[in-house]
Amino acid sequence: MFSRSAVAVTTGMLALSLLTACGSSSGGTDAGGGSKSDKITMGFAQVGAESGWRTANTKSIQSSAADAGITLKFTDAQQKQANQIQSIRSFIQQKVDVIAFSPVVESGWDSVLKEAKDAKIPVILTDRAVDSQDKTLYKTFLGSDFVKEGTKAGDWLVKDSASATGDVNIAEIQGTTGSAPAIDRQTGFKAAIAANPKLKIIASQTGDFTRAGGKQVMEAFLKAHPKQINVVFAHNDDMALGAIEAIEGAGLTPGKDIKIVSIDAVKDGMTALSEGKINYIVECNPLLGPQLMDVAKKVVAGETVPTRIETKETEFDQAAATAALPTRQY
Ligand code: GZL
Repeated sequence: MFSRSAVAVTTGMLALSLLTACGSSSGGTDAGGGSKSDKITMGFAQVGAESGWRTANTKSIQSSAADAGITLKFTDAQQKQANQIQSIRSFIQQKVDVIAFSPVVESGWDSVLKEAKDAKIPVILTDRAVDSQDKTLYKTFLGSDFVKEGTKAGDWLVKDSASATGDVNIAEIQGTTGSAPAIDRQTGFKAAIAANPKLKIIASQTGDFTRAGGKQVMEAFLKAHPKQINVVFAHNDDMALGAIEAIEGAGLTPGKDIKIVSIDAVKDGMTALSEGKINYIVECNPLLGPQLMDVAKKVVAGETVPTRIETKETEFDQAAATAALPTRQY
């Protein structure tokens, strides 16, 4: 039989251990008086799974969150803005600590970003930017400079066409309509090729960053402009690979009868480049995960972070692609 004092001590210890177990971390308490864990919860609204680049980007974000000890709520919007907006609203309701997303298109984000701001949940843009005038709606934009990428592609074509005597007719396969990469890559490319008036864009259409889209658009270009297309400028490798299928289907040799310059430098694109089916690729680095998690921790801790964090990346010709392939991470 336990003495009265022994029972009192045991009850007290039990209560203390229950409290500690519930608390399970050194954090304070949330507004509801419950115990708040120090573990950060991030809501991430991804564009979709449209390309090899996106697959690599998603893997980088998911593995980096695990490495950083960040709880990740991840959604795939299947390239639909309405789905991304719905995800962001759901993250707000779940009271996540930080929201990150890659806006599928540039416009139409102000109201949902204002809701996040009113809920005091910081937002980080990754990969693609928004055209909101109110820069207080997000803490930073982490991603590539797409105008620079388009310029690099155009600069290569100007050099490669320097000895051309007649016109060089270009077919442009654009990325997703209204997306920052499609808008900015076209801007950079057009400005760069203005240096050589013989370089003429005779066709331009969106392939929505997918391989199937690239093939479909290239088949239509070849029908509309038989034997007139000298070069394809594809806004990403997946559409360039689709264009290769269409060019071969028309009995032509990609990389020779029709040259191809592309952007991303994913493994399949780099393989085509090393085989001479693509002539030049400008890299767009998808491995944003580690930087995203670092900046998220700073943002949640209330630290000031740079409003723009530009991704480092390079460009490849056939020799460089062949050398890089064996150790390529994506
Ligand atoms: C660029 C990224 C683009 C890639 C495509 O940062 O948003 O979207 O170039 C991807 O491959 O679909």
